[in-house]
Amino acid sequence: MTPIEEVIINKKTSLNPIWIMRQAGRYLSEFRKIRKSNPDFIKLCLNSKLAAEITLQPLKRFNLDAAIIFSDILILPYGCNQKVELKKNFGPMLGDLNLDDLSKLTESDFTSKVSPVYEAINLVKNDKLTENKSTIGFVGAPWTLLVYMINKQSPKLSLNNDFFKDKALIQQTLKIIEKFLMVHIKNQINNGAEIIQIFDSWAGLLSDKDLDFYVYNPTYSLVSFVKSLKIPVICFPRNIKNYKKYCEIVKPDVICIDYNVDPLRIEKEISIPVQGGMDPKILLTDKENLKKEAEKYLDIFKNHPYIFNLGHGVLPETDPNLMDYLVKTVKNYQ
Ligand code: 1CP
Repeated sequence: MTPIEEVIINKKTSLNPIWIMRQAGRYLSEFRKIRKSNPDFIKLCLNSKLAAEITLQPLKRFNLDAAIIFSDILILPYGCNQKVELKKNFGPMLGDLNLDDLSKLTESDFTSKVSPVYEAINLVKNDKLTENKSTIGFVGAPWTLLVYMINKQSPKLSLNNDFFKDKALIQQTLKIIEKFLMVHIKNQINNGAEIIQIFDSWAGLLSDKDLDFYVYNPTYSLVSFVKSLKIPVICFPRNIKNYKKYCEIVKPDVICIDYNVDPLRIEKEISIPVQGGMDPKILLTDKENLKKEAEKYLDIFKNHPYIFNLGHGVLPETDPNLMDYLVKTVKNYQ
């Protein structure tokens, strides 16, 4: 069993495994080099050899306990024939949704369109570098994907008032998202993903009255699906106000927390394994502060099954030397 599985399955508290959201990415010069000669981001995600190479880059530098496959949550709308582009200095830009086309899309259409993602997982899983490490597959949560597919760009801080206007569009899109999320998850698992993380990056945008419909119900059903395949599932409902309630309703195997929530409160209120928490901006300060902040999380979760990670993705301006120092600090913690 890998150290992360020991935490999730056997509830071990002495191992302090670590992996980092966005551990492969722009803060690494070797990633920027590949990215420079591959200006089309989606195409890069669908180049299985390069996607596998990028996934393994952080493992060559740091003693991390997991490889998270280099891909994107927006591969799902892409696989559903919605145009997806990543515009420089703007972020993701999606094309119009065509529900007629979408309703005709089959499982095998979807799978063949995004199959290089699965080949990349296979390459990563069979590489010597991931021996005794977990290979993590991921998807966006139904709500977060709905946000991108309807809004067609990042909501940044809030959604337009007319987002919820076309109820029929919302319901049909949500159904299609749920269907292909299951396909995408199953394919990742069949190709070597040993853990699935569900990213609900925009969970914090909803008011309480909308959580049942958009977050709790569809995510619970997805979590149940992953569990039925005997694979652990980590949920990251970023900036959700009530993590305890989320865990009680959605029942993930691990809850990943953001940096705005009080870890002491989480430790008291939640009994399942916890992941993450530290503010990625701490990695932009200095070693002394970094050690202090990392040890704060390790101290709080000393007797709780805990996987070290950040409270959101690593920032592009992060110095890789500080990442190395962070990994060593966590590994040396007693
Ligand atoms: O060179 C570049 O500009 C590409 C930047 C980039 C990268 C490195 C994007 C575009 N996606 C990724 C990879 C990625 N995305 C991974 C790889 C695995 C890893 O190392 O962790 C993962 C897990 C994601 C997940 C993802 N994509 C999320 C959920 C996590 C989060 O950050 O909240 C979201 C919301 C996306 C959409 C997306 N794709 C890319 C960007 C810049 C964004 C976010 C845009 C926004 O703010 O709305």
